[in-house]
Amino acid sequence: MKKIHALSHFALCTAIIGVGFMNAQAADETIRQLAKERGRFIGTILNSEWFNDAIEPEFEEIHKTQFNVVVAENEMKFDATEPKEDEFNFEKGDKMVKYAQANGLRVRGHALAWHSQVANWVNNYKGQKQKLLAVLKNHITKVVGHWKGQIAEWDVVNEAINDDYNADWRSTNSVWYEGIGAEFLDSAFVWAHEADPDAELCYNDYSIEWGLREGSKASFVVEQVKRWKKNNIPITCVGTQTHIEIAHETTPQNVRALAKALAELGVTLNITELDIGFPKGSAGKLTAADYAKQGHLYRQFMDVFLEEPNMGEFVIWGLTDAHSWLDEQQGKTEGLLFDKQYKPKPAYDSVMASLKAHPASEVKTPYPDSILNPPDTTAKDTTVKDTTVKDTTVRDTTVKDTSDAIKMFAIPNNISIHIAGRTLFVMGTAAKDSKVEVFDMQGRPIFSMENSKGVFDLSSIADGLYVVRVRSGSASLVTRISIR
Ligand code: 9MR
Repeated sequence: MKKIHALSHFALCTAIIGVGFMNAQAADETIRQLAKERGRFIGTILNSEWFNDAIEPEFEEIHKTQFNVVVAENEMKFDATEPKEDEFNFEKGDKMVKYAQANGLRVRGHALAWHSQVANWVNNYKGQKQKLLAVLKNHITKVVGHWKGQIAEWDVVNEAINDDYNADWRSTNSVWYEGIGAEFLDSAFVWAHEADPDAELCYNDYSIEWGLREGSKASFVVEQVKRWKKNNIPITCVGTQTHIEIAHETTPQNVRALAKALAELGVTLNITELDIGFPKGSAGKLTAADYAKQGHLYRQFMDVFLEEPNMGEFVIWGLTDAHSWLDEQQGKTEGLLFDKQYKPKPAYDSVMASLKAHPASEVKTPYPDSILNPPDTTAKDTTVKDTTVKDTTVRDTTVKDTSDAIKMFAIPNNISIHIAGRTLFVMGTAAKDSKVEVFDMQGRPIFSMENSKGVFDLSSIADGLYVVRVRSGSASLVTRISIR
């Protein structure tokens, strides 16, 4: 698939950065530059739309200019990398690793052992302990092995703790825990370490920004890290996802307390999936004070991050509000640093202000120089080595929104789309020279209609998440929709 636009570099820079933004920030004053000087990694995901070449060119330009660590939103997960038993597909992951190497970005691998987004075939072995152990070992060995030396850090185990008040392992809806028991976690770390002894290995979870009270997820994590360290299980980091809301004002200080508790155990704490959303109903009504409050919270997280010596990475789960899981799968919106038109929000300025208020001479880094200034790897061969399987559909079934109300998605270039049930309404296009396309999350075309405007019937499309691309003349809109 071709890129959507072909803008000249100059036009691109102007479109991306905007005159005001260019004036406000000196050319080298990017988050990336300030992060590097401080021996830290600050980044965002590459959204699935990027992997499918279905994202505005502004995205990549901002991404590589502003950030120095990258994560794949969905493309290194189990269902993406091993869609059929022992048949691996590294194509999209390779694309990201190549991009990271070409642009000098650190790569986080996400995620190896997780109860969600497991390929369907694994469920054929439900309850068969030995078989599941063999499946998990093979997966971790081949995936980590494929990117040995190229992925700095893996989320080895993701979200293995339940949501109850009294935290314990997640014992239902987890093919790994139900079939193997808690030893799947310990084994996963050992296998990942065997496959790449130099990679950092994390336990990653949500709601661990809620404090270290008794029975909390955070204290449970700390207890497990103690046990892992005592038993020589090769864990080196914990990831706090930190998907929060604007009202969650205590969370930055809770993250600080968790960082301190983990520092005592010699383990790094990374913020791995931050977003600070507003309630969805507030979209369109948000004031400058609301955005300032969001900026304030972002700043507090960045302050904590820079002040705690055992924190290394600060990753935001998305770059622009135009492409965010919050709008599609959560009752939240506008949680990121750049708005739907790719303009930096007050939150961006707050992150920059925090970086500037913490001079490089005062910020400690948990990384050795070999990690901060790695040898140039741009010439590295990233050819897919395993037999790849191209057709990998595993429909996302996690979309909870059951409302059939008309929803408006985005309005760049005056194009807007709304979806009501399975009817897609497209506004702002001319019938002539226009095209409406729908792709699945693997980037395969599902629907296409040219030179037509108005209403499109999507009743033949199966439930799931899709990317819609609308073009009209030189204007275009790309966004994700959920069909049910
Ligand atoms: O952003 C991801 C979204 O596109 C997927 O549909 C979803 C499916 O589980 O996963 C999202 O990413 C999740 C991440 O992998 C783990 N932590 C929570 C993230 C947001 O749901």
